Amino acid sequence: MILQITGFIGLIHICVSTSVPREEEFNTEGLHLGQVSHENFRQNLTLKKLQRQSRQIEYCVNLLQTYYQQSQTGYAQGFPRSMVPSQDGQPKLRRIGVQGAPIRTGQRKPGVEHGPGLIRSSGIVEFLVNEGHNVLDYGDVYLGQHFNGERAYVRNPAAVAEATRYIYYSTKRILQDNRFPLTFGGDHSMAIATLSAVSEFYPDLAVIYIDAHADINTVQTTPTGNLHGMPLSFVIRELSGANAALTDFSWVIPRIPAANLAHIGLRDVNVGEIETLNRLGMASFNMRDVDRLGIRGVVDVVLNRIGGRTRPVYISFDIDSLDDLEVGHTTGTPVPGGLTVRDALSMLDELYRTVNLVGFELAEVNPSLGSQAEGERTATISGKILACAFGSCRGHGPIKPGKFDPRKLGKDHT
Ligand SMILES: [Mn+2]
Repeated sequence: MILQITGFIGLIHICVSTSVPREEEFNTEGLHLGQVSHENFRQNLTLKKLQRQSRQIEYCVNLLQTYYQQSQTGYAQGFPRSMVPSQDGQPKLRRIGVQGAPIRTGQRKPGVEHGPGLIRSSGIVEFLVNEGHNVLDYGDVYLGQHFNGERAYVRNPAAVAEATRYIYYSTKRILQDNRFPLTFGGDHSMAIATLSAVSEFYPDLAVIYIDAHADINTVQTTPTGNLHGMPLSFVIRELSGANAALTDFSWVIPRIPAANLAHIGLRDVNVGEIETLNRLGMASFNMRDVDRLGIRGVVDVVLNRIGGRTRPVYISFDIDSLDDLEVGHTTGTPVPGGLTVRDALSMLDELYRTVNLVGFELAEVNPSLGSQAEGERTATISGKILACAFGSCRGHGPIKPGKFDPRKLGKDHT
């Protein structure tokens, strides 16, 4: 009891002494962004100050709630690298940092900025708390004040560069708080930010990119000029300089070796992208591979190819990897012939048991394009996919990690 009271007072002290400078630090970095004039900034300072104060209060309340959850579940603070060691019969309990990335300027269709809201409406955040995880919701990231409509080589370069830079700082902050970044999108250009931050924090990072599209177009190969089809060309080391013409993105440092990244679910890839994938010899698995090997076979080969059993693994999940019959019109670029929900759950179930997962994002959920019923179904699907990635899969409640032995898998099928 005395310990708890001491901990409580200590926590309030931490709230007052550390959260405020952290917030200042974050905003100071943000203030250097973009070409917004000094006048504009002065006008917005009061509003920003108010927003900042309310966020600080929210942050403290969240911390207190988290402390209460911990005192209930018996898990102490301060485990390194987002993960609590698994215990017999218990799921791997994690320290999770949730953020919404309501970016929409990476493509043309309005509504994807409401994706984080739709995903949250599934109740996933509360679910993860009830499962015993230590969850802190950082809210939706502020994306800056650039307008839509600029076109230089690609669509809205300044707006996307500013927004992704804010998402980059926010993701970095979650990592520095020793939390597992869980990001709700937003169009997939947000991966420029999340992959930059996570690969900076984990230099040995492997990435599994689940998508109908390869998202690896460069300034030279993009047929549409939409930046949501280009994020990987900014973060893959071998493609350094490919987008040098886009000077707004000079802050992005490509750190991920092509050999550490795999695609799953491809079925709409353009000629320029195929050339890039082949030239870099990337582990890209399309729907034909899923048909031939089965989803678990694909996961097995992917993990062998990218060293996923020994490296920290980040998953970027585009909802359009799922079949259009599953998600209806709740995504901007639905493609027929994709993964079933069952494939997705089976895949994440397997990955949860096999790899050291250090971050997850769900992109391209757009509630404005589909019907009410399609929106509700996509919310349900999103919640199930996310729950599965955290070890609570398909009605079995929390599943026991560690029972699966990767050595018993067959050899590489390719
Ligand atoms: Mn995508």
